[in-house]
Amino acid sequence: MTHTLPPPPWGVIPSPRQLAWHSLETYGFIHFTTNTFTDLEWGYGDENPNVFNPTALDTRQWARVAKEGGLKGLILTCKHHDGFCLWPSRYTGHSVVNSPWQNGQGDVVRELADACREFGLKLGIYLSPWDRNHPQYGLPAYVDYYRNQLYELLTLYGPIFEVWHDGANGGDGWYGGACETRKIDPASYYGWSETWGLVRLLQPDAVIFCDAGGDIRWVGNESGIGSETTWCTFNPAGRYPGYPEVSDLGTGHEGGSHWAPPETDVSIRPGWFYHAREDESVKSLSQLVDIYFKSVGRGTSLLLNLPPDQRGLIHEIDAARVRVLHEILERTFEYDLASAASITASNTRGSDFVAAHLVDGDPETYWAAEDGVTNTQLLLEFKYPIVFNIFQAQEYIALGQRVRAWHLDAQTHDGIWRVLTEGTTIGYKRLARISPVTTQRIRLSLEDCAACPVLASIGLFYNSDLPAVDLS
Ligand code: FUL
Repeated sequence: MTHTLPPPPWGVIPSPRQLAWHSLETYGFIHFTTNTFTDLEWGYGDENPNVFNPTALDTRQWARVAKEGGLKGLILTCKHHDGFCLWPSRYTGHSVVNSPWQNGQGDVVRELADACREFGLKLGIYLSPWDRNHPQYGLPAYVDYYRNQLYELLTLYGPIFEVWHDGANGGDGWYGGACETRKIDPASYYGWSETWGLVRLLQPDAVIFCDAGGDIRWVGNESGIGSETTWCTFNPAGRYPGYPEVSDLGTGHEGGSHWAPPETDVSIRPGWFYHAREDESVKSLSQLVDIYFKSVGRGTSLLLNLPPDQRGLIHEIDAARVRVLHEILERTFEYDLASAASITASNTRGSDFVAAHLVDGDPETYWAAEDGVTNTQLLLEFKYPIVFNIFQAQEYIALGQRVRAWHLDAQTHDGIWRVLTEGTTIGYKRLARISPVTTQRIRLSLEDCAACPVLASIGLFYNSDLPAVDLS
């Protein structure tokens, strides 16, 4: 086989910061503010800062729980819609400075940044554009305030991996005592391109989440479910800045003009903030496993919310749940049966891109077909029969997303090939759960790819104890 050039990129491709973000796969959300103490989901903005009084706040516990849960980072609501700031911003008194917690000397963002560093986690910030406390919300002066606060968060706390600009915008609020409804035009009011310029300047490695654009898009629901078909590419045409249609946020657009992959945000509880009444409604292990397979397994990242309680601790139930979830997933993906396969492809680009790269455990090596070849089959053969019930595949997305349809077949002991499962896109990662099958020959068919397929890995796993899920 001869040496050949790598395939040219297909369509738009991810930036280095987006590629780094894809590989995180799962990270956590921390919703914590006065709402935790007033038992609300959306504070009106008139909360007295003295309600914020956690009795045992311990960000190291948050970081430990995240680490034990396999999360790679934590995004903190530094300011939610009520406007209360978890750090001593020099631009407002509506913050921890006027709370009894640590006699007004505390800084939750600082404590979390320290804990994340200690536990090897990344730190992200959520700064709500909508501010129901600020008297000037709706005027240009508020946009300066927002940028000033962003400047503080991006310069005082070390590296930030993700900046979360929430999409809830305007409505009724306290607004310095005006107690009225303020509507803004989200497309023009915030001047997003300038604000994002600040992020790029101060934290060039941070990805931006924003309804109006940015590096990653919302998956379109808050139940933890990615779309069966997930294109990382997206056509914002006619919509950015502004509100995208929710209906195609999940699927994205094949051949779209921007690389803007979906992030699946979901809370471990019904609400985003802690409410004692929801202690019995923490998502079950089988729900969480299902969410994992339908978010990470559909090529999105999973942003799992773990809200601290009034003590300032992640509740024991949530902490145990996320730890056991991680143990289950670790056990599940511990041994890749595909590593024992001898693998051949119906078409290969050249000796540098052979199918053996699909099972070498190295995400940087890949198999590629020749230019113009858009239908291919990969055959995995085993010396001894294997039993598996999970299929995994990854495209080498640094060169774009190409696969439109695939199916997985196995030859059973009677010599007959049977379809085990099939799907549409693969993207960064595709996981499929199937009934356990015993076989020595497995075939993956890629059909009608947008360009010659380029895959980084194929995996086969077996865990008979995975909690049952709705396989729909
Ligand atoms: C939404 C907010 O309104 C919720 O309170 C929460 O922060 C969620 C993650 O985003 O838009």
